[in-house]
Amino acid sequence: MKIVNKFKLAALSLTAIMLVGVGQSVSAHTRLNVATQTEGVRSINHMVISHGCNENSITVGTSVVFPDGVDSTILVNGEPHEGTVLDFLTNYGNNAQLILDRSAFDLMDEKIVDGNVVGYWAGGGPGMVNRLNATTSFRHTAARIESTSCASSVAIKVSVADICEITDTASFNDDVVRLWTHNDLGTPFDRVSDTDNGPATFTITRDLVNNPLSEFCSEEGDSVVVKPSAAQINRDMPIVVDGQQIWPQ
Ligand SMILES: [Cu+2]
Repeated sequence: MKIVNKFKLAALSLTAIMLVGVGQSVSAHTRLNVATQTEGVRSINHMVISHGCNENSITVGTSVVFPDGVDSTILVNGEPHEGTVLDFLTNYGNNAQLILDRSAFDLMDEKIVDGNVVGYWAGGGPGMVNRLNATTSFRHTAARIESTSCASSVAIKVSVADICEITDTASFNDDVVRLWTHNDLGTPFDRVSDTDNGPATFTITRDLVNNPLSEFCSEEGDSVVVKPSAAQINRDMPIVVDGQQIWPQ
């Protein structure tokens, strides 16, 4: 093969690789690097921001909320559950610690309510250009599934807002903020979407060897989902620094 043809071939395959890359970034949202974890394992996880708001955007901050388990909605096999998250997880409530990391954002802190970390935010500094990825990282405690329950998995719905421009909620659109939130809570932070595909899900699976399902449970066990309340999202999604709300505004 002539050397010039080799170059053409190389250029072609490079184009193909780049097209694949573009396809991936369109479908990838802000998600946890490790989305599923067996109970009893403590680990460091990363929330991966895989794109900004548009081609020219700089993501200047991010706000993350975990369901607090106080007034959260609990679904068991899709049906509302009367009790609390503690019926299924033995130690839920203060399960994450933000890890200091200034690679993308200079400022960051946990959101603490009644002594529990219910979320965190990061912002300021260089931010993230659209073509790159940025992560915020946190350590989570070893979750334990309540042995008397029939839960085989518990999915925690984590809400995220990736901010490209600081605006008030009335000015929210895809060019200023990307909302990885529920679409049906009725808050100003709701994702505009036909399906409830916004939140990043962290699923804790039962250790069936050390914590087997009782004979009274169905063979596959129950799938539990934990969603935040609208009141919690309204309270915990804003970024407040030294008593002053800096986003939205
Ligand atoms: Cu996306």
